[in-house]
Amino acid sequence: MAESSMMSNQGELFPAADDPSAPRPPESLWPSGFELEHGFLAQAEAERVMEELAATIPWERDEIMMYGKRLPVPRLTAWFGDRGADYVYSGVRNVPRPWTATLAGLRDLVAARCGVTFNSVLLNLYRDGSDSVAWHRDDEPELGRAPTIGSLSLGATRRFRLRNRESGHALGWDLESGSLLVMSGASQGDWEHCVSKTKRPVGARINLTFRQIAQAQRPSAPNSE
Ligand SMILES: O=C(O)CCC(=O)C(=O)O
Repeated sequence: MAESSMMSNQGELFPAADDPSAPRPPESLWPSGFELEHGFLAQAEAERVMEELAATIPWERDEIMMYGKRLPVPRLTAWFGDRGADYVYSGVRNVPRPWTATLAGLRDLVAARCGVTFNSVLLNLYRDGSDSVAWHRDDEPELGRAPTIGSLSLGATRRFRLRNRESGHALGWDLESGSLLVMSGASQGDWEHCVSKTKRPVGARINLTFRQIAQAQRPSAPNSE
């Protein structure tokens, strides 16, 4: 996610609790560039993968620069991918860990559904309602113009909010375990997205965003365990 976008929304680095009365339009009204597939993974499979990832991923607490200080982000993350698919975020170079068999399998499933290839995946773990991600766009130069991003949801249902950059029009959808949200086309150009904190009791939620990172210097090389 873009540091500039994070910095331009400093007041919302840790967004306010979500508003249950915010509009939840039917899926037929999702804006162009957003597509949701319920039950992309069967429930039993989604539960199994959630348990495995929660227990085995080496989760880290990233930091970003704000007001001249390094502050921890309010969630845990992990980055996996091909060798060389480095991701520079807030001045920090994230070097991907090698694909695990489970993540590589999910990558191939999601890539086949999206009709593109992915060389990396960012995992977010929202431990409870006090974890969140601020308003931002996934618009880093290394993602290219109009990237396709496959976002797989596991665990408790997560409120995913969108805000139009021009009109400020805001929308929200509940992403349940096993669903796949595909963001493409104008999704990152026209819209910002976030997951707010919530005071409602919620369990752990994991989100995997599969991405294709352009590698300036060296071609992608398989990076497997
Ligand atoms: O949990 C989500 O759906 C949001 C994740 C996200 O925005 C990101 O990883 O860039």
